[in-house]
Amino acid sequence: MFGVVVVWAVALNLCLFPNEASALLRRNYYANTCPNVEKIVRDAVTQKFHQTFVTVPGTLRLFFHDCFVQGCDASVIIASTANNTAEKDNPINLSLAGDGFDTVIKAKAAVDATPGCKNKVSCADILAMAARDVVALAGGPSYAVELGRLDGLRSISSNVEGKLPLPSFNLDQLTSLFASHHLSRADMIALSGAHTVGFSHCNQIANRIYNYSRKKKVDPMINKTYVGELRSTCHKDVDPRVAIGIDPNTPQVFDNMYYKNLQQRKGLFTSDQILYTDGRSRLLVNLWASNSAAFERAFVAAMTRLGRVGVKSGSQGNIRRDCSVFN
Ligand code: HEM
Ligand SMILES: *[C@@H]1O[C@H](CO)[C@@H](O)[C@H](O)[C@H]1NC(C)=O
Ligand SMILES: *[C@@H]1O[C@H](CO)[C@@H](O)[C@H](O)[C@H]1NC(C)=O
Ligand SMILES: *[C@@H]1O[C@H](CO)[C@@H](O)[C@H](O)[C@H]1NC(C)=O
Ligand SMILES: CC(=O)N[C@H]1CO[C@H](CO)[C@@H](O)[C@@H]1O
Repeated sequence: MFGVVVVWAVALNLCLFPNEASALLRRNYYANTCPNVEKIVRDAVTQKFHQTFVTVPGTLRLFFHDCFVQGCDASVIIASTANNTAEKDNPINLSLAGDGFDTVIKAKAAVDATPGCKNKVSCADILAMAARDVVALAGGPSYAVELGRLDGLRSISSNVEGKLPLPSFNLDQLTSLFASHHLSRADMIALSGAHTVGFSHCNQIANRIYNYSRKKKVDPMINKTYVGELRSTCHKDVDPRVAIGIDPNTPQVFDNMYYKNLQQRKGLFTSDQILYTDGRSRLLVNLWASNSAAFERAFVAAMTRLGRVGVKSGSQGNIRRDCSVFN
């Protein structure tokens, strides 16, 4: 009988926590070592937010890229050195906004300036808290963040290959990439809602509006009016430095407008619009377009699961003194 219970408990544990280290995460991880850490980080992020809105999309996307490449371990923040090209300098990542990195560096400085907290809080946890805080600052939901991640010991540019979704992905490609991190299709659709804020460079979408295929210049999934708006910012001989807001309606609010845009065929990337075009994901798009509370609940749950991906513990990591340099 006891054996059965143990087996059942282990099986349940494996299924709730497919990644073992993520089972170690908990809400009040720093209660004894740095009890005010959440307020310290929030204040630093708020200060940065008042300087520039780019803090919001920059930090949110940084968290996503960190978690998908080698787990949520702040490896994305490591700077390249003479001997090592780090994750952040992989071409797919070059477009990460500097303000996201700066947010974490500033929050880390604020934590370390607090008596008792110096070198007690990981950069990975600071990034997880900051990602939560920017969503709330932009009008989105707030939530309790699980903490206890260690900072990773490696950051290698070539590790990025194949780990991040491309804007050209279809539903099956998106679903299987997220599934490889124990995230469901619903999680993927909810997390894509992060594209309610931020910018994209024109080169990411130029083919959709100028050179879609041999037969068609324009992607038939795009709203005709929207094509005109996109072309007025993203000219044909596209300057890769020019950027365009991903949500054309409320670019500075974390809301459910993303899903309403998809209903109007105003998703910027193929990977956005496909969520409405493909019947297997359209029901959730329609639900979250009409029910922002339901979207917020799904987003919070999905961010929490994203934050458990590839968490490091024990000898797999440490607490970095400087988030951009290994100890
Ligand atoms: C589902 C697959 C996804 C794809 C294919 C994708 C792709 C992209 C691309 C191509 C850009 C524009 C980059 C540029 O040119 O500057 C972008 C921006 C962005 N992405 Fe995603 N993304 C995905 C999911 C996510 C997720 C899960 C999050 C966060 C939870 C996220 C957050 C952001 C944010 C906030 C921006 C704006 C960045 C800025 O303004 O600096 N994305 N994404
Ligand atoms: C990088 O190279 C320098 C000089 O060649 C060397 O001193 C240093 O230990 C190397 N660092 C790593 C992490 O390999
Ligand atoms: C347009 O797309 C075709 C493939 O559909 C490609 O062969 C061609 O090089 C592209 N032209 C430009 C200017 O990007
Ligand atoms: C395209 O956008 C316009 C508003 O800009 C909207 O009225 C129209 O319904 C949209 N078309 C489609 C097919 O969704
Ligand atoms: C997804 C993404 O950002 N891809 C870009 C990576 O960088 C190269 C050029 O450096 C672009 O061609 C890709 O579109």
